[in-house]
Parts: sequence; structure tokens; C-alpha cells
Amino acid sequence: MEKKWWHNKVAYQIYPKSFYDTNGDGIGDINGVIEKLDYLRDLGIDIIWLSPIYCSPLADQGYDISDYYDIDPRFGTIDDLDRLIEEGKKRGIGIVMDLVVNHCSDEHEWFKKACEDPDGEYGKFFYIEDYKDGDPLPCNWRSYFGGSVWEKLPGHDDKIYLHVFHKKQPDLNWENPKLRKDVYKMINWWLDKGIAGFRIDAIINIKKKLPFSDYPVDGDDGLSSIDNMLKEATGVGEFLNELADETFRKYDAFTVGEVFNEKDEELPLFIGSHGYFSTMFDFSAESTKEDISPENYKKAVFKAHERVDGIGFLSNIIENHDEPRGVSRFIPNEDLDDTSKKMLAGIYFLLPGLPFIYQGQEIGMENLDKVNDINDLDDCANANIYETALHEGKTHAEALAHLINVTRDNARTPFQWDDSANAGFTNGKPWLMVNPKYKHINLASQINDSDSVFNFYKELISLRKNPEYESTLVYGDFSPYKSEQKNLLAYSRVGEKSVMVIANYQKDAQTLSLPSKIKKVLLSNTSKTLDNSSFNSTEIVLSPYELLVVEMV
Ligand code: TEU
Ligand code: CA
Repeated sequence: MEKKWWHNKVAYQIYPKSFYDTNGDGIGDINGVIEKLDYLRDLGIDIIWLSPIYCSPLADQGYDISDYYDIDPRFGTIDDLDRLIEEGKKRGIGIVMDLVVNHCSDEHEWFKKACEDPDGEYGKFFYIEDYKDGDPLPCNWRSYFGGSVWEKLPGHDDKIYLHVFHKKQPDLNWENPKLRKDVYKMINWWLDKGIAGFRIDAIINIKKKLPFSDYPVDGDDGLSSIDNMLKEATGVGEFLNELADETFRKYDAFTVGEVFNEKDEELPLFIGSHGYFSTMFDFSAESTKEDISPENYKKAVFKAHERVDGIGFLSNIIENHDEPRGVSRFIPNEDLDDTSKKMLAGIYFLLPGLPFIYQGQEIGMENLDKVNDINDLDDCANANIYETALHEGKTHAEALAHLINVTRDNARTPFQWDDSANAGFTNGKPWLMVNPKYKHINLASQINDSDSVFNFYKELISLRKNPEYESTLVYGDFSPYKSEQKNLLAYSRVGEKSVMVIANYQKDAQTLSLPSKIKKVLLSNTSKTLDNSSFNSTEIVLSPYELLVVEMV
């Protein structure tokens, strides 16, 4: 595999609104990120991905952009951002911006101009169709947040526009070369500023299957999931190749795509040495619909990595701003503690690919346990989740309990810095409730505790960067080990060294025979030390949720 500058990096996702507030308005800001740069450098972070901070009405928390060239005043100014880029560089940290170009905000000037003159130049930046009340809609696609993708064009009773996400996120028409040119210009403006690259939002959606047509109804709402359309839409690659040529490739930028539904044969095109993107997220475990048992988790993750073997790098996560907290999702509630959290960390972090840490993951932040009311939460996706649950026959209490399990707000509650008011996130009133667990889960209580989840993440990062092991952990071959052994998740990474990652993904002990003897323990989540007999035998007994990272003879 051709070596790239970003292969050995460790990335960290910041959700700025909830990271750190410096001016008491209850909203995290760019200055808050700057203040915490030393914290991130000490942790060992090389790349920061910032969720969107552009001007936005925040209907979908900044994923609805009204000005791509400016920062929303709630987050700061463009000067603050320039300072962040500069301060990051001083510490060897690159800034990656979120690129949201499937859609913009309905408050973007392009859309305002389109409303003024739907047949004019900017009307063609969007998907606008003629429509009279009573007519059938151009297609029956369901928007990701519920309801039809079609909405009346403001000021025009006889026209509608397409939005696959929120109605305040009109889709941009990528078939229009003028739109594409304006998008590339904007991207290059950012790259010229010295950012390291982009995380690319919802990018598969830019190619629609045209002309618009209906797909099989798959809900009581009479609509059809966008996925049904996306499976049949071909040609996204032409857009992506042009995009990469006109922008990223010229700068050797780092890019990570939010890619779904790609086919096996498309993988080299997406993430091969000359792919559209540097890497893409592995969502295989996150998007598993069925209950995610240890066995399902193992199957999903191993398959994902075997699939890209020799092709390219995946970006590994256990959570992001769109998911509940990984530890709450992948570990049974009754077994959730520091040991099991560290086990999950070790498993995903040492897989081939690029590890991403989502803010708060490094201190083991968990989901909310309960809220009294849906209004205690914020996300625009909540209403649809809640109403669908009611519609399926759940009571209000049951629907709320379901929502609490799945809501994206679980990941969006403020970072838990310490046990003071508002978890030390703000002096004001936080924009979203603080998770009450901050009293016992917070950074201040972990930073000097060598047994904390935080210090375990720090050790994982140093291990990946340790010159003795780096080439093995970055480029070493990956092979699952004894994947048929139930609730055992083990794999080897073999390069200059031979390393094994071994996890007992259950609350009972289990015995494992190793392929050879252990030479050295590199990392473990238990306090037990292996005695000499363990080094002389190839059979080991693993305690509940034990994780061992070992060098083999
Ligand atoms: O997510 C796009 C996406 O494909 C979905 O999985 C999304 O998580 C789901 O529809 C939520 O209900 C990206 C962003 O990560 C997300 O925060 C934005 O809401 C979305 O695009 C629109 O920009
Ligand atoms: Ca603020």
C-alpha cells in the first residue's frame, strides 16, 4: 500500500456546540477549542474534525449552512478560526472541517435567489418542480427526518423543492455544472487557508436517480426510504472524481467520507491509493439494525476490515454525533464499567485503519438514562422517532424510553470536564442538558488516575505511536483469530512485530489457546500481572471483559 502522510495519525471529533463555552452563552465556541488544544495534544491527537461551525440557522445543528465562507457568530469569527488553525499547527494538530454540500440552508442566498426567480440561474442550483394542489408528487421518497422530501417553494404556490433531510436543508443540484464549480471554489478557499482537509457529509446522496420516480412503499406513511432510490442511482463516482480532481488532490488533503451503500467493486475507487477520498468511516457495527451482541459486533467489524484488506484504510469509530454513546450501545448495561469500556476501546482502536475518538469517549461518557419530556431534548430527528413509536402502539412513556436509547442527543450533551455546575462546560445555561452522570464521569477525576478510562486511551495512543510498534499497528497484516469461539474477539497484527489483541467480550471468564507463547504484555485493562507460567504456556484464562494486547514470541 502506498504510504500517506495521514496513515499513522489519531483523529478526534469535536462537536463544537457542546465542547467548551468561553463566554457564558451556554454554547461551546472556537475559543473553547483553542483553550483545550493543549489537552488534546497531551492526549496524543494529530487531527481534529470540527462538526460544522459555518453560519447557520442551526435547524440541524449547523448541517444547514447559510454561508460557507463565514463562521456563525455563536461559534466565533473567521479570525478565531484562523487562530485555531495556527495554534493547531504549532502543536502538530491539523484541522479538518465538515463539508456539507449535499444541501445548504433555506436561508442561504442561493436558495433565497431561487425563491425570487425559480426559473433563473439559482433556481437551477436546486431541484424545483411544478406542482398544483391535488397533483401526485414527483416521487414518494421519505426524508431522513420523516415526511415527504417535497415542500412548497416559499412564495410559489405552484412549485415544490426537494430536501432529503430537513425541509430547511434544500438539496443542491449536482447535475448543474455551475453549482459544482461554485462548490469547488469554496472548498479550495478553505484549503488555501491551511486546513488539513474535510470530513464529507452525506455525500452518497448527491446523486439522485432521475427522472424522479416512486419506489415500493415501506411504511404506513405511504412513502419509500431514500435507500431504495440510492441503491439504483448510478454515477456518483463521476461527481466524486471531478470533486477530488478539482480540489482535494491538488492539496494532498486528508478526506474522510461519510459513505454508505458502496459496492465491493467500488471500494478501490473510494479509498484506494488514488481514491476519491483518503478514507471512509466504518459504520458496519453502528448501522447494524438487530440487537448488537458481541458476536454480531465481531462479525460486522471483522468483515468490514477483511473487505478493504489491501485496498485502503477505514476510519474506525465506536460513536459520533449521530449515534448514541458507543459504550452504552455495545456493552450490556449491567456490565458497563471502566473495565468493559477499556475493552471496547482496545478492540476498535488497534484495528487496521485510522482511529477516531469522539469527544467525551475518552472519559467513557454514557447515554442519558432518562428525561421527563421530549422538550428536554433538542435534535430535529427526535419528533419523528417519537411519533413513529407512538404510531406503532407504544405508550408515551415507552416511546420516550425508546427515544432515549437512540437519540443523537446522547452524543450531544456537553463535555463533562469536572464535577462543578454544568460539568464545567459553561458558566451560563447550557444549550442542551448536561448528563447528570457528570458527577462521577468527568475528566478532572480521571486525568491523574492512572487506572482511568482517560489514561487507558492515552496509553492506547502512545502504543500506536511507539516507534517499536507503530509500523506493525499501522501497516501490519490483520487476521481474526478463533472467530468461531463465542464472545471472544481476538485478532493479530503482524508486521515487524507480531501483536495480538485479545478480548473476552462477556461477564464470565473464558479460556483461550494461543497460537504461540506471549513475549510481552503491551497493554491490559486489568490489574493482574501475568506470572511466569503464563509466559510458558499457550493457554490463558481471561477474566470478565479482559483485554490483553500482547507481543507474541
Ligand atoms: O448524516 C447523514 C446520514 O446519513 C444519517 O445517518 C444521519 O445520521 C441520520 O439520518 C440521522 O437521523 C449527516 C450528519 O452526520 C448528520 O448530523 C446530519 O443531520 C445529516 O448528514 C444532514 O446533513
Ligand atoms: Ca460560547
